[in-house]
Amino acid sequence: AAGRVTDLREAERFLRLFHAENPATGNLHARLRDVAREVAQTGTYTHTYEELQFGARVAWRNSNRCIGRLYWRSLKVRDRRQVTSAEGVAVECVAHLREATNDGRIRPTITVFAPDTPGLPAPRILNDQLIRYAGYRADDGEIVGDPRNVQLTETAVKLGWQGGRGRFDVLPLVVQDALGAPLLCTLPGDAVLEVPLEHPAYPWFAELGLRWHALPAISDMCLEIGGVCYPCAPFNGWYMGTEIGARNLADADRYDQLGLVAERLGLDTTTERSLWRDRALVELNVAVLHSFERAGVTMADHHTESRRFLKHLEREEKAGRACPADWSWIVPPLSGSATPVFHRYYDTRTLTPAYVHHH
Ligand code: HEM
Ligand code: NRG
Repeated sequence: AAGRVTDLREAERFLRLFHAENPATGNLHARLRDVAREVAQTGTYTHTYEELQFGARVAWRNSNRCIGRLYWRSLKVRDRRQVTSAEGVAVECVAHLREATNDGRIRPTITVFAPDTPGLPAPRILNDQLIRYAGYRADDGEIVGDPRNVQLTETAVKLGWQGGRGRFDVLPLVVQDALGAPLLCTLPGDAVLEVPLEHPAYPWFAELGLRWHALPAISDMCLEIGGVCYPCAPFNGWYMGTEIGARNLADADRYDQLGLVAERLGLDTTTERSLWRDRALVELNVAVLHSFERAGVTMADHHTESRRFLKHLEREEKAGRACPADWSWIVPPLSGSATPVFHRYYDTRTLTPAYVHHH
């Protein structure tokens, strides 16, 4: 963290791992000696690009909550460690959105900004994802938009943002650097791909006016590599349909759409035993997968992604590595027991490099 000196043992552990998995990379002992000297002189050290790329990929490999880890080797790493200003961060986040979205053929990508150093704290993005929908609390307590983002919306408004008071208003980025007040950056429309939702069998579904953005880009986790902390390192993969259809649009404390969908489906909502919630969930998820497919936007379904994850476990085992996982996050929130990831236990260790929630 800022003001804290890098733990040399952490650095050593990482460099040994890097060299063990990349035997062609130069001389470990020379590198260890150089890093020890750099830490003694400056309190920290600078990763080579190869170390940074490996660290970011292995941090994904080590993400216990992530079902999407089969492709961890394909993560594209944008090295922007020279960028320390809020303006610079905002500009590069917009570039990240465009490159990663790639007109819908989504590319897993991370942009790594300047790390915390003993002298200078790193810049930070206050949004928990690069793309988030505003949530407005009306005087009567009703919330329009995404209730999860009410606080972030209030922060943006305080800084001068004019919200449209719609249900799906994309929030501006709020970026803070070591120097000044937080900076607001409105995302250009062409940097934010969205998908309006429709159902393959029910024409009325489109009238619900539901939509979601194509790119899930987490921007509030620290990337930790070898004792160095990168608090500003937004990363993205693609969505699994259930994240949107079984959580964001369905949870009672999010968009809470199950009752409405059940009603339009003509289900009996007066008794739990009609399973109207379950049937509404299924149709909502059908609509999400169908709409993303039609729009040409990469998305995984939970059955396929579950099988891929077990394949990943098998590969990791063959490579002689542990692959820790958190059952409660890995099992999809819809039809859990109909996916193979449900029917087993997982190693629960935590490994580094890692993405961690710090602030
Ligand atoms: C969590 C899928 C790519 C790191 C998750 C979750 C899902 C998921 C379903 C659980 C989210 C939730 O329940 O809220 C995928 C898919 C990907 C992908 C389908 C497609 C390529 C990535 C990438 C990274 C990553 C590229 C990092 C480089 C994580 C982390 C979490 C997570 C750190 C936990 C987030 C938290 O604690 O809030 N992923 N992921 N994932 N994923 Fe992935
Ligand atoms: N559930 C969250 C996103 C969490 C991360 N999911 C991913 N990550 N797919 C949501 O916005 O619904 N990723 O890097 O692809």
